[in-house]
Amino acid sequence: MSGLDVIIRGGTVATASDTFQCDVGIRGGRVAVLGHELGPAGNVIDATGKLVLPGGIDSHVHFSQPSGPDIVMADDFESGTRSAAFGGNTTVLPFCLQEKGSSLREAVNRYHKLADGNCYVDVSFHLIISDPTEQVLGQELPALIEDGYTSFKVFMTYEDLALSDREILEVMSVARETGALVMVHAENYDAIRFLTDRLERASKTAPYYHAVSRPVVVEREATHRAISLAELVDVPVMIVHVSNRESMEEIRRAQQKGLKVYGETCPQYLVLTADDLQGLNMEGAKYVCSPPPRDAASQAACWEGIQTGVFSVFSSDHCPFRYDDPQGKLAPKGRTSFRWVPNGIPGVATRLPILFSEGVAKGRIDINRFVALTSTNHAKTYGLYPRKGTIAVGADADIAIWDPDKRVVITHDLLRDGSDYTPYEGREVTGWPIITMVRGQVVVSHGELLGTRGHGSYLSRNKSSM
Ligand code: DUC
Ligand code: ZN
Ligand code: ZN
Repeated sequence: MSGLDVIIRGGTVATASDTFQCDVGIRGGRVAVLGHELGPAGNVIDATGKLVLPGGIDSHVHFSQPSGPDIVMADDFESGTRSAAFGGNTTVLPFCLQEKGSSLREAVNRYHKLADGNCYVDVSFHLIISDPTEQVLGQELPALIEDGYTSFKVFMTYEDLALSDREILEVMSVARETGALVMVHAENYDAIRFLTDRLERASKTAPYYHAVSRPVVVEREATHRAISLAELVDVPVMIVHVSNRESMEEIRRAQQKGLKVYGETCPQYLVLTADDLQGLNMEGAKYVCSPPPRDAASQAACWEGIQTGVFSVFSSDHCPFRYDDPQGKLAPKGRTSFRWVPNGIPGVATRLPILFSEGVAKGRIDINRFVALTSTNHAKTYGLYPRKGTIAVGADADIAIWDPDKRVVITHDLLRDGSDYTPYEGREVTGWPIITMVRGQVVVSHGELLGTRGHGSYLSRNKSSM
């Protein structure tokens, strides 16, 4: 076979279902051939002793999201997609937020302007519905779904975001009619407000009390309610960022009943605990995210959910705020109470190394489940498969080449994001993505940025094929 642009030679290719030795021939940004002795090519990459995997797809990241007065998210599309590439990702799905009182279509147009020409990896948008007016439900949302924005998130908590049960049912009904996928942030808003007020009255305002204000029962109750509402309307639902056993078991029970209920968990629920929020002074703010990290038993439950398939996707929930910054974690109001510390932690570049190291290298999961959890199932769930999420003839040549034995001590400077810290500073991992390629173009090689800003394209999506 001649006329190939790139050959990845001598590596072990792994997909969600198979592991095999073969070379990968790439032409025009797509996989053209899998085999041996593929002849010459413009660029031959030696992958001997390395793993050749579908590039990571991170279906839960936040870039440039409006986050309240005087708070600024640390990553825009340029820094966020750059960091994603350094972490072995080739596609990310950030959220386009409809602000209350605004049109959804306008939010989408604004978000495109931020993304266009600025991305290093491919992107597609989920929507966040915060104001389900008649206009949104009857016209804007169905039209946007038709245009390829085939998934959206609803919140059961947060001022200006939380929807009532009635509103969630209305939004789910649109998904039922159109085939879109609903993602749910499941925490009980009233319960959190009640607990937060009580903690503040007792002067318990340090970052650690963020975790106390959002106990497992708050998440479990909302998870059960979200599943019940979805059952009522007969619509598939994805419960995002699940942190604990009780919520995981709610999802498992629903799956065993035959409901189309999917689950997502994240690195922070595998390797962090609420104790990390106990840092001296305000250091605990670096770990404030929702739901909060919990305890060792919850970590074990999340592993069980991963190993048994209750969780089909593993995402970062990258939601970055700078720490030492008045527009970030140390915002003036944030110093007065955990209530005002922006929720979210960076993680788009560390998601894959953490799961590889803790999962594959330690024998908890095999490489095929790793690929399913980090790439293939994201593509299937969110309508990008088989163009994305696998290594197969005709698929986009979105590939991460991994050194499975490379030991790396995570430090913030390796991650190339817009934040000023990583919650995983000093953690040693085994296994690291050494080359990230998006549609045949090498974006990152051995810690060096080779890609061009703007190579990353926007992806219109089909309906879910899960
Ligand atoms: N929910 C998210 O999905 N991301 C970060 C913060 C939050 O509450
Ligand atoms: Zn959320
Ligand atoms: Zn999120």
